[in-house]
Amino acid sequence: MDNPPPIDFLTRHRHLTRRYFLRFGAAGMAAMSALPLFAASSKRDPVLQKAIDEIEPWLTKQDDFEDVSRGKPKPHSLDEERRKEVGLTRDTWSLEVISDPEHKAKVRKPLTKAKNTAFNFKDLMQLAQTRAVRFPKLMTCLNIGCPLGNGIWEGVPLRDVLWLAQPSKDLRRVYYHGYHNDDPEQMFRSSLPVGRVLEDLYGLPPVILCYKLNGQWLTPERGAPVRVVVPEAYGFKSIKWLTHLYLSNRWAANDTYGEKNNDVDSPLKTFCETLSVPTTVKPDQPIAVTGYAQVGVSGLKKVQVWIHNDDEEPPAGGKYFANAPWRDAEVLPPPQAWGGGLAEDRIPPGTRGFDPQTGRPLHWPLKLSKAHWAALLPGLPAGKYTLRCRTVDENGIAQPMPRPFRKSGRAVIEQVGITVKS
Ligand SMILES: Nc1nc2c(c(=O)[nH]1)N[C@H]1C(S)=C(S)[C@@H](COP(=O)(O)O)O[C@H]1N2
Ligand SMILES: [Mo]
Repeated sequence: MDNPPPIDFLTRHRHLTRRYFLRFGAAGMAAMSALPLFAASSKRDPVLQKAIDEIEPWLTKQDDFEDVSRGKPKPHSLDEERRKEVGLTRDTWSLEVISDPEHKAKVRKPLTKAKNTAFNFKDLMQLAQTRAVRFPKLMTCLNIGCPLGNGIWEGVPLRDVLWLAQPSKDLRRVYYHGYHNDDPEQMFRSSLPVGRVLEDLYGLPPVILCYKLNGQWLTPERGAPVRVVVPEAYGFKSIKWLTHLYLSNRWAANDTYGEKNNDVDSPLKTFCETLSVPTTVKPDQPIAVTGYAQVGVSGLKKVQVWIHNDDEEPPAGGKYFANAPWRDAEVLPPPQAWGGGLAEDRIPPGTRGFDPQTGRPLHWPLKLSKAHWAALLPGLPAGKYTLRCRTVDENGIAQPMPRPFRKSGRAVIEQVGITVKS
């Protein structure tokens, strides 16, 4: 990726005449690619600044998360009394940790309701006093693609509870499910290699038993009282209303999502999308565009945009437009306010990636979370155009690679139509 860094567009855009933009066609591409176009943070065009001011909050309020829940009725729709009966409140919840009856692991002290040894919410809070971890993460459904919400998840490492059951051998995977109206047909199950539970690879946060989101108790819709959260995974690994953890000698995944043709080992991918694009603009008026990027396991180096006149041939070089004259957008710095319903808008102390004293991020953007971006496209002559955006990950690999498969998570290069007319 050898594109120039973004520069202050204001100092240049008056010199960028229509002549340049007519050269957006294949013939002018080589000339264009030497020309920086987009605004840097210091002196922003007011049109762009206005669009930036309207960008969504970085964190999503619990109630504003999109919901992906199965069940008839959905467990979170049960009234409080019924939720108490089935163990879905903090004072009635418990988790059984047992050997997989079909592929037994040796487990010396299973945690069961029958023996009154199941792990309950009091035990969880006890552990939380010394073991609580907090990290930001986008919840993204592999099947839907765009994030359901961005939150700061708090919990206790799952391994701390796993060890309480004293497994001693033949343990290769764990699988787990939540309350499902006691109907096997409704069970939604997920699994992990035990190594991932026991160890945090590549600097990832631990897999947690989560009880808080954005500093507040999980709501029933978000999986209360306790859900699993797997930092680097798509949403289907983060089982809500958790009730059972099986320690297993299986060597292959048995996720319910696998039955739906999903790539169940696919970690969160880096991609971007627009948030605001004007559909119609006047000729020669700069066009302010904003969006967000999901920062996947491979990180985020750049967000890039490219606007193409629909009357012209797309550039040669394949369906991923690798040779198009992509321009760097500005990945916006961390916001001043975080949103998400945080008390006093303060990042909970000890949240990964944030300075515990100041509550400001230690670096940016944060992996597994979200970054916003903006670009000011120069005015264009009348016509119909297509705006595209893509990310480049820290390895220098542009979307939709390296995993362009729908069932491995969203990877498409978004395209939006823009009409320029007076
Ligand atoms: N018990 C249970 N957990 C579940 C689900 C479910 O249907 N039942 N859906 C999963 C899927 S597919 C996704 S994408 C996420 C969505 O999380 P959210 O509803 O909190 O946004 O929850 C996961 N956890
Ligand atoms: Mo999902």
